[in-house]
Amino acid sequence: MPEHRPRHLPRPGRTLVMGVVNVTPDSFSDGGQWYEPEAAIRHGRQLAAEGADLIDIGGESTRPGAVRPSRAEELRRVLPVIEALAPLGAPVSVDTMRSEVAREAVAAGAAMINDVSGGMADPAMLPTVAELGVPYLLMHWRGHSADMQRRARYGDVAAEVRQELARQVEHALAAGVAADQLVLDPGVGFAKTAEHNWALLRQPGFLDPLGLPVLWGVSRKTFLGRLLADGETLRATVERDDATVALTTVLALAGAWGVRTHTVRAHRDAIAVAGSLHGAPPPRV
Ligand code: PMM
Repeated sequence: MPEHRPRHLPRPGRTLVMGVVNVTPDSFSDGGQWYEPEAAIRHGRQLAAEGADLIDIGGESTRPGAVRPSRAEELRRVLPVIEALAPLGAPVSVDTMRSEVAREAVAAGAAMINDVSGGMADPAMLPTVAELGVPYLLMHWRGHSADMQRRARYGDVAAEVRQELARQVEHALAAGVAADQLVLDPGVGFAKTAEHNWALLRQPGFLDPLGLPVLWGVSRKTFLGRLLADGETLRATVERDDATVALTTVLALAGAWGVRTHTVRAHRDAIAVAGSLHGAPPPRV
C-alpha cells in the first residue's frame, strides 16, 4: 500500500474541511468548471494549498433531475484526477454510489469513500467498503436525483433522518464495515426542502445519539440561494460562499466533525475562530 493511503479517519482536533472537486459537466454549484482533468487537478492542488484536510473527487452530478453517467464515463472522469492528487498530501475521497468505482478509486490512491446513497444505490457497496477497509462517509438518501424531491416528505425530519441513517449504519456493520471507519452526513438538500434543511441545521447535534462523527454538506446549496434571493431570482451559486462560511462557523461551534465546501481558506479561518471561542488557547504572537 502506498504511504499516502491512510486507513483511518483523520482527527485533527477541530472541524475538518473537505474541499470539493466535481469532475462533471453539470454539477449545480460549479457545473463544468473542472470537467477537464488538468483543470480538476489544478483546482485540487489549490484546495490542498489552502489547507483542505480531504479532497473529495466526484464524477457524477447529484443536482436535482441529473441524468447518471455510465460507470465507464464516471471512471474516465475521476481516475486520472485521483492518481494525480492522491500523492500530494491531503487524503482524497471519491464521491461515488458505485462499488466498482469505489474499488478502482481506492486502487488509484483514494483514502475514503463518500457515498451519497449511504449504501442504498448499489447492493455491493457495503461489502466492498468492508473489504477495502477504508473510511466511509454514509449520507442520508431516499433515491436518485432524477426524482428525489418527490420523496421530501417528513413528519419529524430530524427523527426520520436519524432513524434512516441508523438503519444504514446497521446494514454497514452487518456487512463488516468497522464502526470506527464510519462518518454520517444528514444529506442537506437530498430529498429535503429548504425548510427541512433549516430544521436540521437548527439542531446540529441531532445525530449525536448515533455516536458517530458527522460531516455536513451545505456549500452553495439551493436553500442558501433562496435565502439570499432577490425577489424571484435565486442568488447565483458562486455568490453563496459567504453564507456557507456563516454556516461553517455555526457547525464548528456545534462540534461538527467536518464540512464539505467548494472553497477552503475562509472555512479554515472560520473554524479557527470557532476553536478559539471554544476555549482552545489562542496562538501566541
Ligand atoms: N452534496 C453534493 C455532492 N456530494 N457528498 C456528501 N457527503 N454530502 C453532500 O452534501 C454532498 C455530497 C452535491 O453538491 P455539489 O454538486 O456541490 O458537489
